[in-house]
Amino acid sequence: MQQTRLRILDALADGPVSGPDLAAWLDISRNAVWKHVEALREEGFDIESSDDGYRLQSVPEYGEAALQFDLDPEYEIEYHESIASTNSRARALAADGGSDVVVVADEQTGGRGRLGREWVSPSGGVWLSILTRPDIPPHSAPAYTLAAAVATARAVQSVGAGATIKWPNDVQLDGKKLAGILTEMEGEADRVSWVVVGIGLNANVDPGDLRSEQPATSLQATVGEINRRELVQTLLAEFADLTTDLDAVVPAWREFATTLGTRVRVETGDSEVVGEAVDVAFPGTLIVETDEGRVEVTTGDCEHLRPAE
Ligand code: BT5
Repeated sequence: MQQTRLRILDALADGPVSGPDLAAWLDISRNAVWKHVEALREEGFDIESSDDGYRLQSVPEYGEAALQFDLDPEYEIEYHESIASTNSRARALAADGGSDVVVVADEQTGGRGRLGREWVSPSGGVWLSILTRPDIPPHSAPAYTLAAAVATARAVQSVGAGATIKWPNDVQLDGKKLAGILTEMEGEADRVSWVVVGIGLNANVDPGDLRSEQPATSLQATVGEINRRELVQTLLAEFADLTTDLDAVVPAWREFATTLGTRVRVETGDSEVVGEAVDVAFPGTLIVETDEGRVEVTTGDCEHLRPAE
């Protein structure tokens, strides 16, 4: 969003400001101020004008300007009403040299899960992808998936729902899938070039529209319709904060984890690991105590069987 418009919004949020004062402060003409205010109104910002000047009355529920306004971490928002996949778009931006961009969509027509699976993304959900270029080795990248799961769980908590995490990337409510994460990256042997962390969260959607084979739920079905702007801003602030200290991610993840202490079956693609999940080690490796001893699992689909005796 245009820097001048963001500055105008910041000024108006604190109370009425007159057109001439804004013009002087921004070093632009009064006519230019008026044009910016009109443009903001067209984007859905309710800006009242009175004898005291302009005042911001309300912010639109969602969209590029709404998300960018008051966003704490320094991400640029790119918003789409409808797009095939925010992860695919973020990858294209990465190929063009982009960084610190969050691609957000109201609806995805080709949402992707892991291993080429489909991610159903009707209008009303939170579908977003964060593109960054962290200075980390590729083997640390799974910590970004865990950080995203913790950030999502905390954002869900902030709207009054008690989220839990199933290893590695499912955020759940009452044992049903509420959100999933798809991390993609490119890098050399010792350094990541870019990471795209895709988060799909069933916010204001009807679980009946999700066509999922596994039990799925939404915030709408549990706590009612929520403000997606506030939720996304909380989520991004938590994610930015967590990724400043990757060593703190696994302990934060454990606080939400339901997998630990549970008997699990993990499909790893070429084999199956069955046993008690005893811990998670950096950067997200699941440690399973099997009849043949401890096995470390770095990736796979995890099924909770029953609590271990
Ligand atoms: C995931 O895969 O959980 C990762 C999902 C990532 C989606 C985000 S949305 C923004 C960004 N852009 C993208 O294109 N993708 C990312 P996985 O663990 O493989 O789970 C996929 C499985 O979850 C599917 O096979 C279905 O059974 C189920 N599923 C599909 N859509 C769902 C939904 N909306 N809610 C709950 N479960 C769903």
